[in-house]
Amino acid sequence: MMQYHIRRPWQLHESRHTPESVWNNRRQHRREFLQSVGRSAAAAGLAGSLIGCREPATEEEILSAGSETTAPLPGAEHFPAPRNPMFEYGREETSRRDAAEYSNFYEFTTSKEVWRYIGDFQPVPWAVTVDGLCRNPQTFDLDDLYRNFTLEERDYRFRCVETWAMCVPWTGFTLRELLQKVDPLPDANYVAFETFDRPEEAPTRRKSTEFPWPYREGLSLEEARNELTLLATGVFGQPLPKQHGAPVRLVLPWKYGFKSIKSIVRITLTKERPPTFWNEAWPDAYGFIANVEPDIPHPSWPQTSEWMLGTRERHETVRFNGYGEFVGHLYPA
Ligand SMILES: Nc1nc2c(c(=O)[nH]1)N[C@H]1C(S)=C(S)[C@@H](COP(=O)(O)O)O[C@H]1N2
Ligand SMILES: [Mo]
Repeated sequence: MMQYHIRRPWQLHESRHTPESVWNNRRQHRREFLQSVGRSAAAAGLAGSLIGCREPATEEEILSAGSETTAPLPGAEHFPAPRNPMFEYGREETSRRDAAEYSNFYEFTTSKEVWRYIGDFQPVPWAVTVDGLCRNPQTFDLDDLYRNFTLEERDYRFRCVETWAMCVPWTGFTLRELLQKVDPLPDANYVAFETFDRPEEAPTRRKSTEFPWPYREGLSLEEARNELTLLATGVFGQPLPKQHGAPVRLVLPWKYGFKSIKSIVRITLTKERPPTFWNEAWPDAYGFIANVEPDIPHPSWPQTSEWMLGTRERHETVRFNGYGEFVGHLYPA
């Protein structure tokens, strides 16, 4: 019998992935070109339309993208939260702009310029339902999330499986604190997370039926209760901008970035291991555990080193992204 190998769109996308250096050079050339013609205001508009690309964005545009169509996130008075001195990057902090300009949020686009596609997304009002195997299931609105938990700021390293990395200060509270409020039952072994599912607000979610929407992730209950496991409501001392996963997302600094699910609407305690988005889409490349591990190869990117957003500085990948003292005991060899 004949074997058909069906190439899935996300595999195509990754194999066509433009090497960073090429992309950066192209961007640099475009910027220089626009600068050279931009001295004549009339020519600038013409140049933009002639070469079919947009002007380089300003920091303000990137950080406020989509805000004109949305109510501002409430809770400003809770930011910035007190810093937890236990967490340090051990390297330079990524700039706010660099972190907000380059990201992954597949509901909106498979490109990195998520901030250009988030105009219709409405993170206010919002509710997170926590249910499943617990004694006290509850739904939390934004006010509850800002007021009823101990908000703090933590400097964390963050590592995408595509090998880019960043260092940013998240504001949030531990998932452990939330789990205490709902009181898991003894047969709960896992925690499942689900993102919003509103095609009318998210272009790729609307158009690309080949993905297993909605985006879902999961942890073992032990991982969920780990000191590092953060539910973030802010970054850089302010409520999360849309592209970072407004209004609430997970942050797991010892795992690849795809585990840190954005814009969460449901958290469910389960007995069995829950299905997850990337693991379902491409199981050979995306495991359930997905800890940062230089020695476990990935079919698309060598995992032995990483590069920092903004500076492009390279570092060797460290097991558990350097957080072994917090999580090493969870994964006996
Ligand atoms: N809902 C949802 N969450 C998501 C993603 C996504 O596509 N959808 N991408 C993940 C990936 S691959 C990464 S690397 C991080 C990026 O987070 P950042 O944009 O804050 O850097 O978000 C993760 N969370
Ligand atoms: Mo990622």
